[in-house]
Amino acid sequence: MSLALCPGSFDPVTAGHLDVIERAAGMFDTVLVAVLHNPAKQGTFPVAERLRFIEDACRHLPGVRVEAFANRLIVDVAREVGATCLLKGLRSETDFEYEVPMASMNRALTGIETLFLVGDPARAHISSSLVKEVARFGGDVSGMVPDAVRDALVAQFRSNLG
Ligand code: COD
Repeated sequence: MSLALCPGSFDPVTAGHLDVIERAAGMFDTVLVAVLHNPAKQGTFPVAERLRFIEDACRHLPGVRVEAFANRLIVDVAREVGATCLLKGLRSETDFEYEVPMASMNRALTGIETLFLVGDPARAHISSSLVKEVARFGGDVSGMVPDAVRDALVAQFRSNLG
């Protein structure tokens, strides 16, 4: 059984992430979306909420599972779940420069390969951090994130202002 492990912080999940997850679901028996901590990023949404957003958005994809892994190396998670590969999205040269050292490190640690799907150009401008910034200052992020995420962002930033 093939299993692609899609790691990320997903804080929150966006239409760019979902495009990659959906395409991966067409290629592997199972796609395990792993919500992990990125030490370089400060969290906005609690992990339980990030999981719920992804689960709700992937209900139509029977092969997709979602789980959080606290304080773990992704290679250890991959070994534990029997992952065929890590699978990530690439939007730009900046992503490439950020992702290649991680892919090489992960391969050096356990031999696991990382496969990359080139992001849909129509969603290449979408990132969790930019979506949060736009929402923070009152911009409309409809279509860039699931509606439930958009509503949560609006509520969160409204309550921060109030
Ligand atoms: N189109 C296509 N792909 C996209 C888009 C888009 N619009 N937006 C994001 N993506 C891709 C990203 O390129 C990335 O591949 C993936 O989606 C997840 O993105 P994020 O931003 O949610 O997640 P990151 O980059 O913060 O995740 C980093 C990890 C949590 C995976 C990393 O820090 C990690 O592996 N942590 C665990 C500890 C570990 O093992 N560290 C050693 C790593 S060598």
